[in-house]
Parts: sequence; C-alpha cells; structure tokens
Amino acid sequence: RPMFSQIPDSDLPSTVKTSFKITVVGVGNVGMACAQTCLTEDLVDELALVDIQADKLRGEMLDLQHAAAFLPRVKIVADCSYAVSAGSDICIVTAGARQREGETRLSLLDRNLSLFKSIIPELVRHSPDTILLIVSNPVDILTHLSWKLSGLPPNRVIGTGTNLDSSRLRFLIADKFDVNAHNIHGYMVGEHGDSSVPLWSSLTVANVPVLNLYDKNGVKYTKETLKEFHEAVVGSAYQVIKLKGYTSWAIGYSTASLVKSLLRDQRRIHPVSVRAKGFYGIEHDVYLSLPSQLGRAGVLGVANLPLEEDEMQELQQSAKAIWETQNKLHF
Ligand code: 6V0
Repeated sequence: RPMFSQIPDSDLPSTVKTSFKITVVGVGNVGMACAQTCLTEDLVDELALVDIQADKLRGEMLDLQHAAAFLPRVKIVADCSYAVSAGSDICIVTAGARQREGETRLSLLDRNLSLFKSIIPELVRHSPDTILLIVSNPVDILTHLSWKLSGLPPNRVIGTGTNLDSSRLRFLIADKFDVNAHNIHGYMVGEHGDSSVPLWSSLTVANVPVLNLYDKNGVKYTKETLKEFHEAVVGSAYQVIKLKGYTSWAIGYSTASLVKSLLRDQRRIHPVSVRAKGFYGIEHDVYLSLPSQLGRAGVLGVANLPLEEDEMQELQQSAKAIWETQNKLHF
C-alpha cells in the first residue's frame, strides 16, 4: 500500500508566498503562548490578535510590540473586529472557556459551541484562503464544527489534536531512557485527551522498537507495562492545571511547530486532528488525530502506519466516543 493516502478535495495554492500573516483569536494564556512562540521562532511577518476584551487585547499587543528591538521585524496589530485578521495565511483559534480543575474536555463543549459560531465565519470572510488551526477544547469536535462552519476544504481545517499528547509521551519515554526526546519516534492518535491511543507497536527509541527493550530489572517492556506512560500523558493536562491553573507553554510550542510545517511547507508528519472518515477504517464523520503530512496546502496526506489489531480497535473506540458526543449537538 502507498505510504500516504490523500485527503479528498485537497487544493493546492497556485502562488508561492514569501511573507506570512497569522491571526491568533483569544489572547489568554494559550493564545499568547502561541503568539510568542511563533514570534520567537521567526515564523511570521504580520501577527494579528483578536479578542473580546479590548483592554487586555491592547495591553498584550503593546507588550509584544515593545519587544521589537529583540525580535525579527514583525507588524503586530490587534482589534476586537475581525477586519484586522484580513489576508491571514493561518488563523489559530484559542478563544474559549478554559478547562476548570477536574473538568473533562468534553464538558467544555457546550460553553465553546456558540462562541465558534461567531468566530469561524468571520475569520473565513476576511481570509478565504486561510488555514484554520484550532486549539480550543474539546479540540476534535470544535475542529469538526469549524470545518462545517467555514465551508473550507477539510485539508485546510486542522486541530492541534494529539501533537501535544505525543510530545508529552516522547518526553516521558525520553526521560525514562535518559535520551533526547528527538530520538523517540512515536505517535499518539485518536481523541486529544481521555480516549487517546498510544501506538506502542511503532514507537521506537533510537530506531529500536520499545517493545523489544528491557527495563533496568531485565523485564521486557510490554503494552501492559507501558500503560503507566499513557496514563501519565492523559493525566498531565489535569496535573498542570491543578498546579498552575492552566497549561500554556507546551501547547504554544506544539502549535508553533505546526505553523512552521504548514507555512514553510516542511512536509513533516504530525499527529493532528484531521477529518478521519475513510482512513484506518473509520466510518464516522469525525475529526481525530492521525499521523498527517503537513505542508503549505494544509494536510497533504495521512500516513498509513501498520496498526496492530488492539490499536485499531482502540482507535475505532476513540472515533466512536467522539461521534457519540458530537451527535448530541445541534450544529
Ligand atoms: P483563557 O486564558 O481563559 O483565554 C481565553 C481567551 O478567549 C480570553 O482572553 C477570552 O477573552 C477570549 N475569548 C472568549 N470569548 C471570545 C470570543 N467570542 N472571541 C474572541 N475571544 C474570546 O484560556 P486559555 O488560553 O487557558 O485556554 C484557551 C483554550 O485552549 C481552552 O479551550 C483550553 O481548553 C484550550 N487548550 C487546548 C489545548 C490543546 O492541546 N488543544 C491545550 C491547552 C488549552
């Protein structure tokens, strides 16, 4: 079978741009971490910020502008009106109610639903060629909703999904083996959060399958013994929220890494939330994370990894869990 399956209806930009604009909607902890990381990584030429809190918005804009002497030259603008976002190559949406201590991502949904109805059509009206990158939770359902509301082809509506969960997993495994996380290759797929699926069968440490390795006591790693890593990943957002009230830095870096792959046409594979119907035997019309190749046109394809039977079943379960919640909504 081919390495990649193409996203249906994908469109390619006809011109090559060298100057990029991004918009960040929501200048809370997450939005500002995304904005700051994109600036630090020199990914944009113009940054627009949008929020409903006019004072906070202006304060954040000024604070970033005052870093001009330490950053590459970037035009930074902000307004409550979406006109300020016109001509964006990527719109990052972080607006929304924040997850409260102990609150599941899915229970956030109701609070974020009506908000998106006011945000997404406005973004697309001012930037018809944009790629939408959704961060707000529950990210998979809100990305699906954004796709519906936007009228854009599915390859241009992407959720940050398990890009962050996968980084958390790689960090924990790297820590265990005392190696650089870049030497850990592996993905978590499915729902961002509670029903996420770690693909242990393809996770490698310096190219050696983790399931071939032994721990310090000479005990071979198995899917069973690796379970604690998955549990730690699922619990890590709750843990950080309990400790500091919100999560921000890791999602900021995670989002900037996606922006880089998209704007710079890097064609790297990221586990991000894409329209999953038709891939890996998924029949439900849901967005969830699959290893996806990202480039200037958005999602270029979905990598066909060999999944073991139990992994495939868990992925189907994750799709079903999202579908059941999504079905209760009236879009
Ligand atoms: P926050 O600090 O409360 O910021 C939210 C911002 O959104 C505030 O500045 C609000 O004023 C603004 N806002 C609210 N309504 C609107 C609107 N209609 N239009 C424009 N702006 C609006 O929250 P925080 O930044 O901590 O989190 C934002 C979202 O990111 C939440 O939904 C989180 O659950 C989600 N996260 C998603 C992650 C992921 O991996 N996908 C990770 C972390 C947080």
